[in-house]
Amino acid sequence: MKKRLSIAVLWLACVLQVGVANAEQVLPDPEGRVILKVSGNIDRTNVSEEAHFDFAMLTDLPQHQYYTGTPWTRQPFHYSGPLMRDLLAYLEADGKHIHVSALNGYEAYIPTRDFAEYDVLLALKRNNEPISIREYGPLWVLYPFDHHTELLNETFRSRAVWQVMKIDVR
Ligand SMILES: Nc1nc2c(c(=O)[nH]1)N[C@H]1C(S)=C(S)[C@@H](COP(=O)(O)O)O[C@H]1N2
Ligand SMILES: [Mo]
Repeated sequence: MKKRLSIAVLWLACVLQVGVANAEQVLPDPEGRVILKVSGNIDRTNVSEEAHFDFAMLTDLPQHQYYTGTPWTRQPFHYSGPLMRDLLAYLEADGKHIHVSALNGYEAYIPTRDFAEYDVLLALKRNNEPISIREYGPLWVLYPFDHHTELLNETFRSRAVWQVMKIDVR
């Protein structure tokens, strides 16, 4: 009888464990306006097969920050937001590339290797304020241009997608 009970307790503990592990897969639902949709090879989703984010969900991720100039803005600004590698890890993404689409129809492929090599931000604030669409917001795949001179070429410029609205992991 005692043995049965302990087996039952063990079984219940296992079920609860699995329950917790599964619950972690589920992303919270966006409450505000959706500003980013991530699709493709990701394990954590909230809207069918995609991960939809509002602004607050993105600021809830660990934030990273630095000052940098860019080829499009003369003076350096302070930028902050999640690191691209942290965002992809959070979604349990697995892919060699991401395909990024912007509000203005621009698209780019970025090797995920970039995110291991550089602190690439999904910048969502400039000088601690949300970035307007006119100022390359609301989301900008931003490379630390001032910290690595090898980034100042057409290859990396073309990957610095502003006005990001969709990311597909491939
Ligand atoms: N959203 C968005 N991001 C973008 C682009 C764009 O047109 N739209 N152009 C890319 C390319 S190819 C380059 S070289 C740089 C600079 O574009 P520009 O010379 O038109 O300013 O931004 C990159 N990011
Ligand atoms: Mo370009």
